[in-house]
Amino acid sequence: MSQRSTHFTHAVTRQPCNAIIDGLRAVDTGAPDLAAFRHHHGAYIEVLKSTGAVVTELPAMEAFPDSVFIEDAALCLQEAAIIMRPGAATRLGEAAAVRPVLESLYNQVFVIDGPGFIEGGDILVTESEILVGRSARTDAAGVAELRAIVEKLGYRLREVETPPDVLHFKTDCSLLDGQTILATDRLAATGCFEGYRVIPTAEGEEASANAIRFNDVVLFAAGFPQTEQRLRAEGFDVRTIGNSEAAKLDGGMSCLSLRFSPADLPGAAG
Ligand code: CIR
Repeated sequence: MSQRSTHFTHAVTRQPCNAIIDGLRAVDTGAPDLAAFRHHHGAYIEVLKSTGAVVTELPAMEAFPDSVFIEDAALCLQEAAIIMRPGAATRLGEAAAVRPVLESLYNQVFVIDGPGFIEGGDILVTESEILVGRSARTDAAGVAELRAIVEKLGYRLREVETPPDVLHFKTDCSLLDGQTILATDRLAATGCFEGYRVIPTAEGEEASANAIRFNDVVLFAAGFPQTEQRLRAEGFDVRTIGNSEAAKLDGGMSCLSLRFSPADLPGAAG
């Protein structure tokens, strides 16, 4: 059985910048501590590397306070990378910055040109489909432009709704294996995961829903013991990572990397 949605040879991350204190946030709970952020980020990268993946660590970009949340700038599939068009005005330039990096890792790179908007945090790729949640950052035109690209690549795209006041679709869910999703009750209640097995986050631990399955491990935000225990009881190899600083900017595990296994590396024979 394919594991293309959970197993990856590559990841790309971007170092947090000093300007991160100006990062976007729905509610101001104080400035993130850069030293602590760097510490958490380093631990995150170590876990990715421990699975054998090649991790490309990009330098900090001071012009873009939220650029550590690199997932929003691109969608990486096996056959191609697609450069997103972030709906947050201060983040638009992050997409152009990631393009040359992905062009060096993929033979095919597509670009969402607009006028619509779409961010990677609203996209959940499973074994059978690509789920895209419309949100304050991702609109119908952005989804339509992505749909045209991925359908040509042979993927099925299903448009769903992100609950109100939730930043991204994946703020509230993660893929744990080919048929299992960790999700908040408020998102699962929309019915978008019919046909999947859903493990609910524990009450009061909704902020733990944004995890990532990366090869044989699950990277999971520290501080959510009941949900963590649920995952361990299901046999997942859970690695907890400090997320207190990213959380001040509404970030979690998925936002901090692009994860992929390019089918044909540029320059590869054949
Ligand atoms: C933002 O509001 O865009 C950033 N402060 C957080 C982005 C988090 N990204 C994600 O969930 N994929």
